[in-house]
Amino acid sequence: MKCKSIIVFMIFSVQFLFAESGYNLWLRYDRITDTQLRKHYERTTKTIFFSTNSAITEAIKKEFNIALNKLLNQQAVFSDKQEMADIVCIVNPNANLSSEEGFSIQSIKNSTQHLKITITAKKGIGLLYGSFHFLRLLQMHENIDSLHITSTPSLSIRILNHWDNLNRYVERGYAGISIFNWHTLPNYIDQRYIDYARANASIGINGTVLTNVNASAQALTHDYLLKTKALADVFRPYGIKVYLTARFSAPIEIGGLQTADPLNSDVQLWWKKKADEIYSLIPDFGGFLVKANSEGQPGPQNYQRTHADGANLLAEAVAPYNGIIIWRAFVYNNETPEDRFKQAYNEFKPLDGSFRTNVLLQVKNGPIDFQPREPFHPLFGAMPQTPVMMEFQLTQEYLGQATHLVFEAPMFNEVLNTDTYIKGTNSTVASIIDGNLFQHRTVNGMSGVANIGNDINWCGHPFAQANWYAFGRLAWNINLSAEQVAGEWIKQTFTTNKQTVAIIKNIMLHSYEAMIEYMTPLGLHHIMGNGHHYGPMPWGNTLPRTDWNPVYYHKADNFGIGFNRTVTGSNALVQYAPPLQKQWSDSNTCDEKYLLWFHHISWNHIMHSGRNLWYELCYKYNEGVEKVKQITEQWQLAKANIDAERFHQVEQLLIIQLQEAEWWRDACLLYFQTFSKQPFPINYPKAKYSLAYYQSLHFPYAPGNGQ
Ligand code: BDP
Repeated sequence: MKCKSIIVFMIFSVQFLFAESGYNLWLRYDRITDTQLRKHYERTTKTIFFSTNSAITEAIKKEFNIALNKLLNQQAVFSDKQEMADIVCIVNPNANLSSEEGFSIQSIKNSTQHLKITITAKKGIGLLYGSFHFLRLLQMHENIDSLHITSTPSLSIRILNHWDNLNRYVERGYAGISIFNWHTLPNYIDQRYIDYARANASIGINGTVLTNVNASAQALTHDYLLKTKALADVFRPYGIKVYLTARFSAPIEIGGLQTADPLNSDVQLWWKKKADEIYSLIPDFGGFLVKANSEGQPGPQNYQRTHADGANLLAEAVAPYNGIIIWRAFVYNNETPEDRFKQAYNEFKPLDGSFRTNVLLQVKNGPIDFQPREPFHPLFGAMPQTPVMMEFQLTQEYLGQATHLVFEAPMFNEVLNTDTYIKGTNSTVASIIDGNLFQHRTVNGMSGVANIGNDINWCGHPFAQANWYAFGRLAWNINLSAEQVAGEWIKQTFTTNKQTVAIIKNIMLHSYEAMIEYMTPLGLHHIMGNGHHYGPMPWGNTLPRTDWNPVYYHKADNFGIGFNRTVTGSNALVQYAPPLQKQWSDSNTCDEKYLLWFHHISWNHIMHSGRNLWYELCYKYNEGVEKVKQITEQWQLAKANIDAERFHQVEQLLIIQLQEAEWWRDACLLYFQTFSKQPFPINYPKAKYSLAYYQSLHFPYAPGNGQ
């Protein structure tokens, strides 16, 4: 009896111990229960040989230890005899690979049919990526008997942008406070820093900007640089370089100068000395990310200089150390009574060719601001002489934040695969980013605004981790499909059970379109509550700036709805190549998903479905809600193969998402109906509340009105 209760207790505590918090991300290395497969893997991973020794190979060894222990309950044994080893890791500077970060993995059977895995790279870093790739295959229960893999990254800079402030408040962060604890650095190294580096390395991320683009000069003071150095030391064995944001006025704020004018020689000297100081502490410091003359940030225009003057000032300072400057193109201000859509292009295009070679221009995927769906930013393709980087936002500022399940990879694919036609067909956004179209092959990149915080599961929503994962994988291989990425992530994060993988994949792949439909269908944009950007507020506000008011973006009136950006309107379309101008400037040939981005359309306009615009809008909003309902139901089917803890978290969040999808639909349609003056379709679900109710609610935080 006593014995039985001890066993029960043990089972209970084991279950308790192994409750899944989500902390392990996609590096769970779940024990393989299929005996045959496990035995085969065991035989193939018994001993591991490394041709070199370095901090990186030590990191790889640690990872093999963690992984083999968990997957197979097997201790990794490192042998110095190459012939005897099952896994052979070779650094060969002459290996036939086009990148120092690339790797090859080959499985060869010897005369006794014994399987040997060889991972080859030009440098240790390639071995690290190759090893993580191999471990991913084990986690996914793949056949490893005939591997002939060669992999090199599509982009050289694959970097996270943390919008983290030094006081640990994360701008647009929805998963707790910053993981970087500036108070206890440099003396205290949180295990999280190491796990963060492992997670990033496992998906090929090789850089991280530690600080917010709305920057504090304090981060550049000596005390803080020592803290950054401590992080750089932790990240280095994982191939991750640190970067900081540079506040343009730092020479005044912490340097005691009277000016930050980029053409002033004292200012130039100050930045040079600052760079010397940084590189003496962190020899592989990546460089600076800069937001200048945007949303109140200081910049070169304060001194009547250009963005190029500003970028080149910093580029000059870091050039001796091979550092780079990532200059952001996200600029807008309403003093220019122009369409906000056009401002970045207008400011930057004339500067093409005037940036130093170690400057990259970082452009958000769309022209406004991380909306659920945007046409690609017209700067992609407009600056052939400048390497242009992509900036995606992983933290779902306008996409339901950490409450809504939204898998962003379909959006990444959509943007990257769009043809800009800038040099004829096949001038995709991807081919501009990866340097193929304009021959920027040495330095090119992609940034992801991080969705990471100190929540136990890092990202808040258990599925938000998938956006971090997808970003890394796509930055490594720009051609991966959302479906491939989802499949990999699910198998490593939840289960390899085929049926369940299929169910979850289906959920993920439909989640993006569902969110667009219940928030901003047919090209609506920026109709979220002000400030927090969460729930619906199409009725607008009384703020002084026109472009802070949602009505500026949808322009609904008794005739119709949408922003006329054709030649009879703001003519933003002129910023695209002629074939796109032509296609998108005709409301009959414009993709309906972008219709209200470019046209002010009559409520009675007949859509491809045969419905008029008003009914199509009703249909889309309703479809969005229906899709969330389906997702909620499908999630229940996944229950059997998912740990109770994460299953329940998602289940609860989906209930909120469904309520909020209905909220979006009802609030928006009731409001737009005041203009269309047309009835709701018959059988259409009745709105829960009146428009006055939705308008009267003032939430300090979420869903609507954020004033
Ligand atoms: C907007 C955010 C704001 C950021 C800004 C940026 O609302 O918090 O500072 O983008 O990208 O989306 O600089």
